[in-house]
Amino acid sequence: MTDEPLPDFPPDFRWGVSTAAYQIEGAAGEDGRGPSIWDTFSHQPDRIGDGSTGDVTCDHYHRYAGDVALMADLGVRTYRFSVAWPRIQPAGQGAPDPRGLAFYDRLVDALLERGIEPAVTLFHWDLPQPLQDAGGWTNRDTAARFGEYAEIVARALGDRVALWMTLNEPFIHFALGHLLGLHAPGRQLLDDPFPVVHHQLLGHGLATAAIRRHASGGVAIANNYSPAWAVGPDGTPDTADGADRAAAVAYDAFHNRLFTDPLLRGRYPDGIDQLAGVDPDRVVLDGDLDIISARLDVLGVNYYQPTGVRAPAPDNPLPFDLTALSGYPTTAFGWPVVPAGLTQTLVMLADRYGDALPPMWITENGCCYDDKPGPDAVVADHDRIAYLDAHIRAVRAALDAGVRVDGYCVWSLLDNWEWAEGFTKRFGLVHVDFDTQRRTPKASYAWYRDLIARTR
Ligand code: GBH
Repeated sequence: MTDEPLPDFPPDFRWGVSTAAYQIEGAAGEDGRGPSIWDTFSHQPDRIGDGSTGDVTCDHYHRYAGDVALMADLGVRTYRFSVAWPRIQPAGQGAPDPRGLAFYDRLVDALLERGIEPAVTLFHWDLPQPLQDAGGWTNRDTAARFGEYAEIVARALGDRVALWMTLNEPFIHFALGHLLGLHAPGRQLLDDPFPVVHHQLLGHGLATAAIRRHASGGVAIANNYSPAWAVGPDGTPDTADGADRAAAVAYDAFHNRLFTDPLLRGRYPDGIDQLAGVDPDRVVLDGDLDIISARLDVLGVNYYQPTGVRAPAPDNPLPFDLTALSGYPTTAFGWPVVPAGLTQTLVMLADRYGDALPPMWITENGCCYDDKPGPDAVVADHDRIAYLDAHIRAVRAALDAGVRVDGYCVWSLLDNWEWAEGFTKRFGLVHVDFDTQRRTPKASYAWYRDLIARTR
């Protein structure tokens, strides 16, 4: 880690932290909350690495006041959290449950009392199970249901929310949930995956219109981006050949453009027909792309790492193979630590979309390490401090290159339930003991608090 002082950021830059409902709330059956696809998935055998579920996780539903106090002491300007759709509409449609809305009402007011701006994600992957039973995102009706749900939440909280994110990482929900089967709903729709792409984007567009009608905050989406690096047999760019570079171009379109070109250019990237079984004309109806490409106020960027891409092996139906990048330190997830990839991502988006690109926020960036409280309950997570320091400098480098970035949110405030990895991956600035629910701010919490205090 460099000793150079951290560079200045604009005075109104949004420093924040991010979480998601299913990963922190617990209270799974409480106050009328219906089952989501993640309840179903986590209760199936052999889906989650450590056999755990999100039934309780951080018990944030009952402990939100203490968690808001932790954020207030941290000094963040913004808190990005998600609303659990099955708390608002247990069946995925129909009249809202007032108890579910009341929870988010209390949370938003508690944040505002401490001077923290609420930034709401409407869908962080916890689809109401009854909608999945009707086909989930393969069914065009789900997009309409999502628009109705967005309207309910926008009416209830629309006077107090600073920024609305419709979807979190629709690419990951598509690829891990509907192609690889590693996330809920655990499907492998290899022959006909495209409707899940398009219906999520259509849902985004319908939700955008509902938010515009009923709320005063800005509209955004939180997409994940990963620069596609062509690499050769040794896992470095040095040995990549032309076929590897062509594979990286294909992966870039698949990962970085599939959910962004329709928003900012009003069309799908060329080469989309390489997605097996795609018949866009059957799925994309007249007018859809106008709905999808409605104006955005902010593009949310979730960044973790670049992806190593090679030419596909002969038996691979896809136009690329993914491979580990060598030569970088890795987090406890095995993901390479490449801060320059964040600058590259931001510059790439600015170059690619030009005037069509709204201001960006980093809506997630962070890392997991095997953090344990040591003597005196100190969690000395110096690897996380080094990761965050380097990535925040990488954001500054993008600003210096003329790219507009207005905010940065650490993933995550709390150690939480990391999807298919259960409780084995800790991303928090605050350590959570999942037996006692004891919260222990880590060294990175104090470091981030000082950073925020210095830069504003
Ligand atoms: C986000 O997804 C989610 O929004 C959030 O809920 C989650 O807790 C958080 O990140 C941490 O995982 O093996 O090197 O190719 C992150 C999406 C997809 C990013 C897989 C890393 C693989 C890296 N991730 N990707 S690599």
